[in-house]
Amino acid sequence: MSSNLPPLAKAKYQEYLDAGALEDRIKKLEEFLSLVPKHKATEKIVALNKSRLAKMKRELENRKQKQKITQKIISPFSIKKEGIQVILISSFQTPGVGKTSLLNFLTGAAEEKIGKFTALPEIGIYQYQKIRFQIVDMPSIMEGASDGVGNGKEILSQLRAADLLCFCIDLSTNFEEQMNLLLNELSKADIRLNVSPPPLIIEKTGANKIQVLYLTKEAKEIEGFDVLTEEIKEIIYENGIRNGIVKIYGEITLDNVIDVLTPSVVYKKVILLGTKGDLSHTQDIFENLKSKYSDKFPIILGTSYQKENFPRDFGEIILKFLKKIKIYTMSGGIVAEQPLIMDENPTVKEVALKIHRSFYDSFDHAIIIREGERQKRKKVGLDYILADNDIVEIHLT
Ligand SMILES: Nc1nc2c(ncn2[C@@H]2O[C@H](COP(=O)(O)OP(=O)(O)O)[C@@H](O)[C@H]2O)c(=O)[nH]1
Ligand SMILES: [Mg+2]
Repeated sequence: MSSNLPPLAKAKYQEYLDAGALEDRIKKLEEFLSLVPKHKATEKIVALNKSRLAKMKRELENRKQKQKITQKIISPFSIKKEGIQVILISSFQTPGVGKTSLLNFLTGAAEEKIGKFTALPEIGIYQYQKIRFQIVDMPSIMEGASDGVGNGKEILSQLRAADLLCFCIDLSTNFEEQMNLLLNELSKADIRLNVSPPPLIIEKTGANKIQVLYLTKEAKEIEGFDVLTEEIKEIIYENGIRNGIVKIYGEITLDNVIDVLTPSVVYKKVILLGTKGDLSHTQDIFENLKSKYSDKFPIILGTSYQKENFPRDFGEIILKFLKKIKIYTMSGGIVAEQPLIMDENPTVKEVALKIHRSFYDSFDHAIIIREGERQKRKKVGLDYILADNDIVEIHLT
């Protein structure tokens, strides 16, 4: 144990070492980590013990899972997806932020639930240009949700499956408390927000050693990477991997390595919705919210249940943020009203496969109509890359 730790932290570490039951060990190690000041000199200790913690938590979860298997109850918080699933969440500490009002505004599904406490999710469909978004108004998140408080496990498990999360932040009251609770609980539940998975792959191999490879220019430019290499090896070893290759393709941190070693980590996109933007004093608070969080949250919207204060192109904003585009199919000269929703830059082949396998098997050529293009109808093959709002007619052999 390093000597530059505060005495309290050291004592806690000893308690962790002495603890017997897995639950106690987890608790002590968590307390230890909260006592360690975060700076360069403690980085390694923190990372190493975070990784131990993650491992113990996995083990605990596995044990619980095994106990549960015989019970097999379907959770009322588990919601089958229909269209693009968008979940509204808020902090329990701040009741009445306006989630149900937003659900009702978007979908008309919850008029009589506004202003009332709802213990179960409410669901509605918001349609934007014939595209269906399933809006879920989740019961709010309590402190300790990640440990199961207030159906936290069930709620968080549905958040992990969502296409998009919206933090609903009441602009008429302190936003820091609301943000901190949500950020803290989601982080503890291994939900990473608005970041991509780290550029890092860990492969198990036959060779009896751990190798760390820096494979791109960015990776090679990581400051002090010889130290990092040793730390990575240690953490990987700690996780029971004795032989493997770590391939690094960009800038990474030790925490990223732990995330890759932690199967429960998921990456989710989040939009911040400042609610009740019609109230007169909320404008300054909204500006503060933006200046504080805009680096981590590229989309922060002021909203209200009043039409004039709600972004009219909400559906478009969501699609852009999720990097989804709309492709309109055409058949016999008639363009379908409902677009296909595809990941950015799809090929004609991907679109054909999405419609039906037979459109790919018997594909001859496709006709593309693109707004603003000089050539009105363009004949293309399977590899052609499509853009948002393209109209596609597939011709079969
Ligand atoms: N002025 C104003 N009041 C709102 C707005 N949204 C919700 N409220 C009020 O805030 C209270 C709580 O709203 P509700 O939607 O039930 O919040 P929830 O508990 O987060 O679902 C109700 O009295 C609403 O009328 C809004 O945009 N503007
Ligand atoms: Mg509600």
